[in-house]
Amino acid sequence: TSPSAVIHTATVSAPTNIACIKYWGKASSQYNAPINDSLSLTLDQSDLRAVTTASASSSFTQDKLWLNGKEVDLKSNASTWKRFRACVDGVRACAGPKLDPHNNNTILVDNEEWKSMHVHIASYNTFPTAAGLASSAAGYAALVASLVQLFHATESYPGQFSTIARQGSGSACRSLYGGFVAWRSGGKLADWSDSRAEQIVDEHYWKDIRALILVVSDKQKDTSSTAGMENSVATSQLLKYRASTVVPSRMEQIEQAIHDKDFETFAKLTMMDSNQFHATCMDTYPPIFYMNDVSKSIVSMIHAYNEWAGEIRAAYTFDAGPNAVLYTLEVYEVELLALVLRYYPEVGDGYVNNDEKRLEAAA
Ligand code: 2P0
Repeated sequence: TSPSAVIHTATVSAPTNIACIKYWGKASSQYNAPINDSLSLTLDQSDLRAVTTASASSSFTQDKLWLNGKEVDLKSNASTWKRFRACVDGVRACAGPKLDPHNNNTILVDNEEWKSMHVHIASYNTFPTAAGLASSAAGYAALVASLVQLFHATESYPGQFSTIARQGSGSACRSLYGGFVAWRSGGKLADWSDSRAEQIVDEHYWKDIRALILVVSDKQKDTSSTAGMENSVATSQLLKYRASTVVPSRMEQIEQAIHDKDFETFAKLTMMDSNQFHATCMDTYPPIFYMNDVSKSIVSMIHAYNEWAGEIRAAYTFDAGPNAVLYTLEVYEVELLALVLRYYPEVGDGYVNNDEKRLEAAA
């Protein structure tokens, strides 16, 4: 090992995605595979991204990771270590040679040499971590995408990289593609390599759809998704019914609605699926509450708005936290924003619920 060895690097960013049909519950924790299909929209035009630089060098003596500028002790947490290893080793197994285009494509690093190098990964989020804004989805998608570039990796079947991102964080597999993306639960193959993401339509297909994110709180959530869904699988009867009976037919309907650009059907299914996901959280024992009173008031506002309009112009959806994502169409964007600002006037800090800030300041 020479301290002056070359450092190979690649920097990639990946956006978060917001699920319309929710992933909740693992069929295999070993392979991180889900009990049901899910479907999301990748927010490619938004600021909700993870930016990751991956580097490899024969001068590195161990693998290292920095998140938002702070080094993470990789081995102190067994789950973090397992996720990290699955991504690095998974992509490296697909590595290809790095060629020198300025020198007759001579091989600079061959497939075997990559395996002898340690990696250094530095990643930051452009949005709050772990507040239920799918930061792990963007994070692991950016990790896998940066490693793919670094190692000049290629897939041996479509969606192979998504099976690797899935082992970082389930929802991350959907962020590798733009537009509307389905994650097929798989399970026919023993190694779950059929549990992969698949693009339904790309980001140019439904151009006038809009996502509006209402940050109700950027605090760390109380119950992590992994722990929460483990408990739901163990205790909720409703979750079993949802996975076996409700989601399969909803997936078919929503895919059709997306192909038809049928906003009302799409919006209704999205709201109903968010509601059922939170119902399964309530059905978990002990129950998990992700939505708070502000979240619930946003639900009421959207239903009142749609009722007033005489048609469905907006949909809400909530993940493992109190923040709302509203879907609407470009024609209603200003109208909806005006409504949001009327009921949740901004006081300069961009929070829909300033009570929380006031309480913090008073404490
Ligand atoms: C989703 N969520 O489909 C759902 C909706 C939260 C609610 O995917 O354990 O962070 O890393 O596979 O991907 C959150 O779960 O969980 C999630 P792991 P992940 O977006």
